[in-house]
Amino acid sequence: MSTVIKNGTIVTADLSWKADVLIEGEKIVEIGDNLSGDEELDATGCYVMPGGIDPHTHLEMPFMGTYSSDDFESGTRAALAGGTTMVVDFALPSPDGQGLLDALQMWDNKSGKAHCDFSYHMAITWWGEQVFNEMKTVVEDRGITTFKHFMAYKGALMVQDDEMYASFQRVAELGGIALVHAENGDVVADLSQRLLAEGNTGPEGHAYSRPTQVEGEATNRAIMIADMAGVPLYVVHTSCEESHEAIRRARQQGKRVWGEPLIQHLTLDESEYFNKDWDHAARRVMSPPFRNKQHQDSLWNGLQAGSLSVVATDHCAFTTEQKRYGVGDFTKIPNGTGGLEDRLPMLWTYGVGTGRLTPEEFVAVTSTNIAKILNCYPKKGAIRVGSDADILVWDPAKEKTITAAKQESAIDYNVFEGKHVKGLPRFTLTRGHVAVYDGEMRGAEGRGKFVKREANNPTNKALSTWKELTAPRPVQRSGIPASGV
Ligand code: DUC
Ligand code: ZN
Ligand code: ZN
Ligand code: ZN
Repeated sequence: MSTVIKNGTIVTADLSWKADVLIEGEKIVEIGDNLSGDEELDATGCYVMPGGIDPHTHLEMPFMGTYSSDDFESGTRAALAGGTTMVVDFALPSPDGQGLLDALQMWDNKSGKAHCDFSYHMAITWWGEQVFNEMKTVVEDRGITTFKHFMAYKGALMVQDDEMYASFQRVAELGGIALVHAENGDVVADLSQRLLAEGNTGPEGHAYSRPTQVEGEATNRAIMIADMAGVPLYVVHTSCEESHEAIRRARQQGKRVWGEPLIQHLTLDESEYFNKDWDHAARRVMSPPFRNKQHQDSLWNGLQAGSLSVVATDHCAFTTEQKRYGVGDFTKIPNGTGGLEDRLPMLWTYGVGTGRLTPEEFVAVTSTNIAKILNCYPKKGAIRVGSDADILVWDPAKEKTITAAKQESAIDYNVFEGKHVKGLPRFTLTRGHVAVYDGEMRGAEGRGKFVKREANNPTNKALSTWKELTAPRPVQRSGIPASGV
């Protein structure tokens, strides 16, 4: 069975041109003029782009005494509705000593319901010989090459610097990439206790407890430790200038460091936490919190300049009922917001619609860049002969007002409620299957497949400036360097 997408303008990360796209089964087989197939999709007036890739989701994740409410079924359905055709979720071993392979088994049990393709990152939530050993299996047998480290969530997911340094070295050896949630967890814990003691128990306390300095400090620290370990570093949810500045500097120094702003941080600001309605504010509690306009400008500038590479969501959705676990104590509000369905329409409206991004840059930061970073390009992130037919036919004239009443996500509100967007999917194809047909969902529960990824050659992407400065040097007495050094 073949499908042809006719009369559209193909947009890739580097150029745009008018052509038809022919799909046989799950793959793109031809790009050219006047193609025909069994089924025709009319893309007149539309852009034909690689489907979105969201490299940062938490589906059905055990967290803060509950589970995030979108699972692989509703989460990937929401993804497709918004033009995203692949998600990368975090397999999270319990920090009380659960093995990495056991955690992967848990994630495999959940992900069978996925409507679109997916991959995992592996979280390192504790450190020991078992973790060290299993990391090799995770990379070589399971095709998972990205390892996330939480520098926050003290007493729970947080790892110490010695553990992070050891893990980074192991990731370097295996040709992987280290990921960090960069916030100084010790400072956050102390500020939180102080705020609570002073009677600041509401959701705004969450924002006060996580100033931009905690993110800037941790980002700088992670970059330096990654450099000493010789590992490439991907900084998730970069939300502020301090963190962006550290990433920018590292990149100018030739280090392999990438930053990932979220659509929420680009378009929503800290005033949300001062809303008089407790539910309104609590629904927007996530880490890092929303920032002020100057920080938002910094993130947009970074996308334009190329110092920030990817726009994601950190989709981690909790219902209002779950958010209310934190009434009287903001530290108990489950951290997380949704965004999977709205990332592309919001970025198009506020990025391309305002002239900040070109359509090609939009494709780069929503799909192609991350496919390259994660080593699944050009299977994903490309409109090319041989690529998976994960295709988004994007109608720049189609408009709507975002509302929870019409979303696919399983929660009862939407942080973008009331935002007007212009630019929406006409068709979304997941490996050749038309999952969104002129706005109508034709889901495919269980059709999603795991995407295996190859490790990098460790000397290829791990550009460390530090190793050259610390070549072996003569030692005169035990442990004491020769004089003159
Ligand atoms: N931040 C969130 O807001 N939720 C999930 C985990 C995280 O780091
Ligand atoms: Zn995080
Ligand atoms: Zn996250
Ligand atoms: Zn089908």
